[in-house]
Amino acid sequence: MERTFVMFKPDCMERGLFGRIFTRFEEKGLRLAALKLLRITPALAKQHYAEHVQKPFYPGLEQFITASPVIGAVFSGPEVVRVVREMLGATSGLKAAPGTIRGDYSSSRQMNLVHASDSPESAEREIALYFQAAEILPWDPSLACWLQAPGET
Ligand code: FUP
Repeated sequence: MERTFVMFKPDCMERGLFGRIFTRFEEKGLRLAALKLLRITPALAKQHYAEHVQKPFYPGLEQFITASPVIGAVFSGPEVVRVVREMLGATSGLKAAPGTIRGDYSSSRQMNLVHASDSPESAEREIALYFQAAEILPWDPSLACWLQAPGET
């Protein structure tokens, strides 16, 4: 089953929104496979945001993402990469549609609360950055038979 990496960013932690936002993913029926509280170092930030390191906004982004602890998670589910990105909404909270996580809780482009992988390939790269194989625990919740019909993966 497809996997995605989700990060609850410093603004999410500082504003006490982790529980509320995590609940949305739980209620959607995504399967939690890993969860970790950590502080991102500047070195890890440069790896995570490798495609942005040379951009003018990167220094501010690194300062933000290293400012407070974050929570990293791995969720699995059918088409989970796209599903989670759509739940987050557009990158900027000012542009994200109402009803999406950023649309409901963020008014910022940088402080947009949650990161999620943008492709299955990025997901595998990001999961490997944050988790060792032994920290990932795929399991089948008893309710799985009420979340998807047989054959829907
Ligand atoms: P996303 O894929 O939605 O996480 O967004 P991007 O990969 O385009 O950007 C990565 C992070 O950089 C976003 F969380 C927001 C931040 N960012 C800025 O802070 N300023 C910018 O001008 C663009 C992006």
